[in-house]
This record gives sequence, C-alpha cells and structure tokens, in this order.
Amino acid sequence: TKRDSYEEKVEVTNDPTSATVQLPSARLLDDKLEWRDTIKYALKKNLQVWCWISNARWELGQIHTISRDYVDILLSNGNVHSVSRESILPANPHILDGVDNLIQLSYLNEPAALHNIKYRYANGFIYTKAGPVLVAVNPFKEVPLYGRDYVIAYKQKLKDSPHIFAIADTAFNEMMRDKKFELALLDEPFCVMSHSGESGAGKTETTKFAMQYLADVGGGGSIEDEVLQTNSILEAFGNAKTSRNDNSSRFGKLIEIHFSAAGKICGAKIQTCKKLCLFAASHFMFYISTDFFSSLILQTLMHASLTRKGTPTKSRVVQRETGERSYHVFYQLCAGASRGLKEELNLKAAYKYEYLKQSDCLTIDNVDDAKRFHVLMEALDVIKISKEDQKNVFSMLAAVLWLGNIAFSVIDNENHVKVILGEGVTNAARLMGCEVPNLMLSLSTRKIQAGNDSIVQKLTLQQAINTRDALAKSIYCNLFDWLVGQINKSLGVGKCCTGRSISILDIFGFESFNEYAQDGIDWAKVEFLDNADCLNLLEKKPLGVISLLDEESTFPKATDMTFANKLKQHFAGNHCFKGERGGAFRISHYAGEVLYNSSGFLEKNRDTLHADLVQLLLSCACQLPQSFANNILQPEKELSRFRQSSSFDLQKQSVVAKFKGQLFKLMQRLESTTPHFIRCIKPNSKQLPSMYEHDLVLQQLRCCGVLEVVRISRSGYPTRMTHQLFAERYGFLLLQTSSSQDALSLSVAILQQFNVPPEMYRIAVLEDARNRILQGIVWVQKNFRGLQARNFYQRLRKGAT
Ligand code: AD9
Ligand code: MG
Repeated sequence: TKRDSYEEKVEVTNDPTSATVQLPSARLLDDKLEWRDTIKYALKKNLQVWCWISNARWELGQIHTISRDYVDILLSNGNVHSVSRESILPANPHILDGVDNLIQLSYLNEPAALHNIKYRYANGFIYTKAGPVLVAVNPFKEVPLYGRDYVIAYKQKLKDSPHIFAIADTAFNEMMRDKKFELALLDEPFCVMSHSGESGAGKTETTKFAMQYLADVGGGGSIEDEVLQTNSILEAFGNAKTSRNDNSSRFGKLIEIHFSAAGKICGAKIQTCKKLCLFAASHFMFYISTDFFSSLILQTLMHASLTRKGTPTKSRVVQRETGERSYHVFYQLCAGASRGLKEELNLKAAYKYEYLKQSDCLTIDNVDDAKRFHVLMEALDVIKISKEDQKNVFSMLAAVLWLGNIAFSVIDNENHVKVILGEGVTNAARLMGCEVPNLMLSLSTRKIQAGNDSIVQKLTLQQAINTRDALAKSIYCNLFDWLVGQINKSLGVGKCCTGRSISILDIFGFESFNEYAQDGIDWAKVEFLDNADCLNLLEKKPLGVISLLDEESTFPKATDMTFANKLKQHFAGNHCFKGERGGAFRISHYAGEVLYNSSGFLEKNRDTLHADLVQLLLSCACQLPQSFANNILQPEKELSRFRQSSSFDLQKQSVVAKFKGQLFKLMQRLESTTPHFIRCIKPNSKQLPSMYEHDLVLQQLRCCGVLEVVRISRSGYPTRMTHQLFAERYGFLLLQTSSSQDALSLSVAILQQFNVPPEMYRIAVLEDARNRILQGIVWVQKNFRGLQARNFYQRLRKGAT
C-alpha cells in the first residue's frame, strides 16, 4: 500500500534517477509511528511481532509486552530483554525472507537489509538487487552459477533472479535497442557497468563474468576470444598478491567492448588506471553532477583517488610489505620459462632476485605460476603479439629483476658509491642492449647543468639505490603501457565504428574503510550543490591549484613545500581554501572538506625519470627501451613548447592538463549512457567461504549508500507482491467465495471487501501480461522450430495486444 503520509513529508517522484529527490533518511526508514500502532494492534490480537534489537549486534526478537516507554523482547535463547521503545526496529514478516530486491521489504532498515542479504547468501544466492544496484557478495569458492546453461537461461529470459548475467543482458539489449532510435538524444548507445567495493570484494571476477556473457551473446565473430584473453595478460602484469586479495588489481581499467550492427563483438579498447586516476584526481572530484547515477560513478572514482592507492603502483616492483608479492608475471616467468628462454635471459629461480625475495613471499596457495605462464603465452599469441615482441617483453622483465641485484660499494667518506661489477649489472645491460660502463655510470652519477657547463655529481648510496629503483619502476610501468597499446592495436576498434559499445569499469578496491572515515566525509550524504567557486579555485588559469602545480613542476628547485606555500600565498582569502599547515592544505569540496598532503605532488605531476636515465634508455640497442624513452620525452617536449608559448593553450599543458580533453570526452559519454551499478561486497576479511561478518558487510553497505538508493527507488509503493501470492495469502479472508478463481480477480475482491481505497494500491497488470507472453514464447520455442515458430509467435503477439 502507498502511505499517503509520505506525500506530505517528502517530495516524491516516480523517476528514481531524478536528482530532485530529497533523502528523507529517518522518516522513510524506520516508520516508527506506524509501527507502534501495528504492534499494539497485533498484541491485542495475540499475534507474534518480530523486531530487531541492537544487542552488540542486531538480534531478532519477539515483542512480548509493550508499555509506555519500554518493550519486553523475547530473545531466541529464551531470555526476556527490556529495552526502550526507541532502540528497536521493525522486522519483516518471514514471508519476505530472502526477497530478490530489497525494494520489496516492508521495513527497510539496516538490520533488515543485512538479514536479507545474509539469508540469500546462506542459501547460495550471492546476488541481490538493491533498487537499480546489483549487490554481489563474494562466495570465495566456485559456485555453479556461470555455466553455459545460465548464459542461455538469461539470454532467453527463462531466469530473472538477480545475476551479473541479467545486468549484462539488460545492457546488451539497451545498446541494441537504442541505436534504432536515430532521433534519440543519445550520441552512442553506450552502457557502463561500474563496479566498486573493497579490495577482494570480487570486482575483477564479476567483470570477467560480464565479459563472458557479452562474448557469448555477441559471439560468432573472430574477436571475442581475443577480448577475453586480454584478462590473462592484464592480470599477469597488473595484479599482485596483497594481504587482502591473492589476485589484487593494482590498476583500474575501463574496457569498451564494441559491437557490429548485428550485435556481434567487433573490437575492444582498454583504458588503464593512469588516465582514470588522473581523471579522478583532476576532474571527477570537482564535477558538479545533477544526475544521481553519474554521481555514483563519481563517488566511486573519488574514493579510488582519495584512498591513495595511486596510479599503477610502480613502487610494488621494488618494494612491498612482508607477505605480499610483486606482479604475478615475474614469478610466472621464473617458474614457467622454457629452458631455452631461461638460458637466453640468464634467468634464475625467483628466490635469487632481491626484488622478489625481500617480502618473504614467493608463492600463492593453490596457484601454479608455471601453468599461468603458459596461459599468458597463449594469450599473447591470441592477441597476436609476435614471438619476437614476446621475447622482448620477457627480456625487459628479466632486466628489471637483474637491476634489483645490482649492488654498490661506498668509495669515500661522503658515502659516495660505485656500482659493483657483477652479474646484476652485466645481465641488466645485456638485456637492455646498453653498454655496461654506461649503465654503471648512470646509476652512480648525475649530470647537472650549471649555466653552460655540465657538472658530474657522484651519488650517495641512498641516491644510487633510488636511481636504480626508479629505472626499474619506469621500465616496468612503460612496459605495461606498451602492452596495453599493443592489445588495443590488436583489438582494433577503428575497424568497426558503429558506435555501439558497452563499457565495464573495474577499479581497484579501497584498502581500508577507515581511510575515508578519516577524511571526515559521509559519502552517503553527498548532496548536489553548485560548487563553481571550488572549481575556480582548482581550475582557474593562470591562478588555480592545478595551474600553480604545473608551474611549480617546471622549476627544478621547487619542492612540495614551496608549492604548498604558493597556494597559501595566493588563496589566503578564498573561502574554499581552508588553510595550509606543514605542507598539508584543505579544500572545501562539495562533498566536504578534504585534507591534502602535498608530499609527492610535484614528483607525481612531473612523473619523469632523470634525464641521464632517459638518455641511457635512448642509447639502448633494443627497441623497447628506446620506445620507452621516447614515450617519456613526448610530454616533456610538449611541456617545453608550452613554456615557450605565451598563450595558455589547453593542448600544450602539463601531464595533468594533457589528459583533460580526453577526460571531458569520457565524462560526456558517461552522461549520455545508461549506467548499471554492481556493488561487490566482501563478506569476511579472511577470504573464506560461508563466513559472513555482519559489521564488515554493514560498513560496506553504509559506505556506498546502498540503502539510500533503495529508499529512493521505492519511494512509491513499498510493498510489492504478485497477484498469485496476494491471493494465496489473503484469499481466506474473503467472506464470499468469488466466482472467478484467477489471482487478479481474487486480489481485487479482497481489496474491495476491506474497503481499501484505490489510491492506496496499484495493480500492475503489465507484469502479468509479460509473464504470460514470456511463458508462451518459451513454450513455442520448446515445441516448434524455425518458420513455424515465428509465425506462431507473431500470431500470439497480435492476439496479446
Ligand atoms: V581488488 O580491488 O582488485 O584487490 P577485487 O577485484 O574486488 O579486488 P577479485 O575480483 O580479485 O576482487 O576477487 C577476489 C577473489 O575472490 C577472487 O580471486 C576469487 O577467488 C574470489 N571471487 C570473487 N568473486 C567470485 C565469484 N563470483 N565466484 C567465485 C569469486 N569466487
Ligand atoms: Mg580487482
């Protein structure tokens, strides 16, 4: 029934995507006034009433007696607990246990949502809808939900329970359908599935299942296998074992899958974290969204950028926490390379390499690195990376490992060093194709320009180690980018530009929820305000935070501290700038104040390798290091052109500004799409099956505002039942037996007998009609073939309309 009182209290709209919906938190949630009346009524009639009682954690109890201020609750252990009336929340009748969509709950409160998700999880249903959002709880074990039978069932609409396949199917159908409406405002039928959730919650696995489904429905071409194989490559190079996830993605990715007019996959494009992160940092964070759903994407990316996991964490190559590993590919190469390849690269076992052995973790339980290496090589073949290029890639990996084994000896009492001539430096030089003395020199000295002269400065031990590590990190990071470039070339979207695409966004998860608690932002309560002043503070040229950062990055002597001081000097009177202290400054964003620690800002924005090392890479005989050096030099060239030019041309700005054009484009695309959200939930922090930690789940549901989304979505009619169920449940109340036995007529008769005013309910006949038609189609498909079936189906449709 519709509660008319809502209409007096809140502005209700039937459009769940509308930004004008207010979030009437307490009111819609606990319905306490109405519920109290219900309790009194039920107790008078000797009926059982269940409720949630907050007893360290939410516990289900039965109301025993109720007085003016207190309620006595009978707990499952037989104890009776006396609590204040305010401290209990209504529980749903058992008939609602495990509903598909939280929208269907009569009482939507935190314990009810938690209970429903848990109930389903315990019964093998890992997916639940929360309004338009799909909640996916990680089973941490193989579940029989992804076989071909499931694909077919969702494709043919034989199943409609919540599932990632159902979301992928909807996205696919929307994409195919929208293109037909040439006059529609959409430029391109483009759907996004966006995942979010804590590290290890299941985003990457869910992405793969969505891709599997799309490859199946869009199969028949030659390219779907290539699209699927990209996962093995990206995971080998971009994922690593962390304490939270044995296969943790250390980069974010947006996969665009393109389809032909006939709905066949014809290409794909992958964008990785670097761009997305900058996106998050430079634009998304400040974006004013009037659309509730793009604001969810925005929040997702904001979280990612704020949790400081950063761009593909280059530093993992050279150091990490104990018990964690570097990128999978290093261990796979050491374990799985053929004897010939091992000899060629002079490859040793993983434990011989400093970069791998330092974190005391070389293997992952139940993972065979050698086998994975063969899977990787097959994937590289499928993507058509030539054998020669594959060997070049492996040489670069081996070079990185050998760089880590380069040691230094101190040569004077100022702690200056020279490189020890050993197998580390000789192997690294050979694999990179450079001269050994050149490599030794670039790792132990640095050329500095003083006026017209260049001075050679010796490096201290720490400086030399940093230089060596910077070279290793840079090679790895460039190798990753190069591979993504090759994959994109191979999957060539250029060939098929129908404009039909589905994109899947798989970001890396948050490392800890405490982090954004520290930021003092209640993400669930983000409101949609005009933040033009804040945008000006950040983006205004030439005096905005980003312009100043760019400017400061070009001064060799500038430090993070001088940058922070500059901000203080320029923005002292700006009401969005909340002051600077010890290098940290606060900005008042629309979501709340954020404290930024400027440490590392300049380096990240420059993101460059010392000129000596770039020259070293350029001098290499091998093709890959050369192309890496050119890659590094490209933005610098642009930057120097920018410095020489007097006008502020957007095209000629720094790293941050450079990506902006692309970012705006992507943002525009997101705006014109139909996003689908999948919220992955990690049920326990031990990565174990069948273990459900209430508090952890609750924290995740709260952080992403799942309940708010449900509340908005159901602000119309909170209780929904099929006619069948309604008739079964209340049919016995009918005083006169109805002549008609169909569920709809019975339901109407019941409502009329109890004088329920028609404005308090709606009968959704369409749903029934849909089911009937679908059942008809299935029956036809089962019993007829080919033309015969098509004719029959057309007749059936005519008849139905
Ligand atoms: V991170 O932010 O990249 O660190 P993800 O991507 O959220 O994280 P991932 O998809 O890697 O997590 O899932 C972690 C592990 O959970 C996987 O390695 C699987 O072992 C397990 N998992 C996740 N989803 C499923 C599933 N639907 N079925 C079976 C699953 N296992
Ligand atoms: Mg992942």
